[in-house]
Amino acid sequence: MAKRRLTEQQKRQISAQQNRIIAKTNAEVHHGVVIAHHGKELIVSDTEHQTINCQLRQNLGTIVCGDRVVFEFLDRDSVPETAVIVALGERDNLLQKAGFAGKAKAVAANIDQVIVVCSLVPRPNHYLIDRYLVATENLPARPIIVVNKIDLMDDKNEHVVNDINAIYNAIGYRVLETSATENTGIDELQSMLLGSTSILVGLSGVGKSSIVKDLLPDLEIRIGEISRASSEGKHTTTVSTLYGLPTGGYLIDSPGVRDFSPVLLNKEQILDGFIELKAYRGQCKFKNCSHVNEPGCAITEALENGEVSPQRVNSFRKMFADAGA
Ligand SMILES: Nc1nc2c(ncn2[C@@H]2O[C@H](COP(=O)(O)OP(=O)(O)OP(=O)(O)O)[C@@H](O)[C@H]2O)c(=O)[nH]1
Ligand SMILES: [Mg+2]
Ligand SMILES: [Zn+2]
Repeated sequence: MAKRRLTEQQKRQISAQQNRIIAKTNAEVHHGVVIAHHGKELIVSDTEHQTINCQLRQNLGTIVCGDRVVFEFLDRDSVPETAVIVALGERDNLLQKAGFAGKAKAVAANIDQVIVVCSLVPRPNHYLIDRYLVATENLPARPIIVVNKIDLMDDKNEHVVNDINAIYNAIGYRVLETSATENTGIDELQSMLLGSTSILVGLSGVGKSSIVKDLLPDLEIRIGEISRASSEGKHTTTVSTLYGLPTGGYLIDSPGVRDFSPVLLNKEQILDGFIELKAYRGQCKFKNCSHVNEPGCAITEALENGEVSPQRVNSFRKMFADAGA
């Protein structure tokens, strides 16, 4: 079927229709949360934590990991049972990344915390960390920074960890040091996941899936259950997957990024996302200040006075220059 844009009225009708379905209390309708999306099939966990493979109806738009959905069984006698998603619950928020040609691509929904994972190998990229932090502040959700592979720390790379701590602690972010291979710092991370839905994001290879494995010792079984997409035998994560933690809370493992795609936010949102820089809003001499080399720029002055970190201002200027009006 050819893709077509829905009018606002059609969107309202669909949403009203979905709300009626959600309100149904009969036994035919079940509620669940999407734990993974493989091609045309969605894996849903119901209120009893049973996993059900669901098909998708066409008019519901994009459905992602973390979405709350309503589904019905088509045939309970077939093995496995077949079910269809009939409604998408309202979203608290939607984490998106820039996909092909800068178009927004939904990653996961209903996120309370974004765990920005970096490591000693590969080295942290401050611009990428800041991009995630800005996206998180705008969701809104709580960011946590994790520096993984701390077991690889030596005299030569110690400054990498110290820098991250210095820059981000100074502006109020929590930085955790972990080693997934040596199980260091994982308990502390676990205690921060209680009662929330969190997502691990970051460069490919920093150890996001390894952290999930530490938290879920029986993950081998879980991977077997849900990750048909990795049949090539790759260890790299290819689809976002939500895991229920035995201690409470949900954790989403997401595929690592490899490149730096365009910025999705506008200039106001970018300034909002730099929590220590937004205090300078409206204080520049020129209203349309680009915060680079204009005279009387409050952010440049703050930088010169040592009030803000050069790395952060660098990231801000880059993102601000790339952003839409
Ligand atoms: N030394 C050390 N190696 C680690 C640690 N955590 C993960 N690794 C290794 O790093 C490599 C990548 O780990 P993954 O967990 O697959 O990384 P990922 O972030 O999930 O990668 P993507 O799925 O591609 O995004 C593996 O070889 C892990 O064994 C750690 O704490 N210390
Ligand atoms: Mg992974
Ligand atoms: Zn300025």
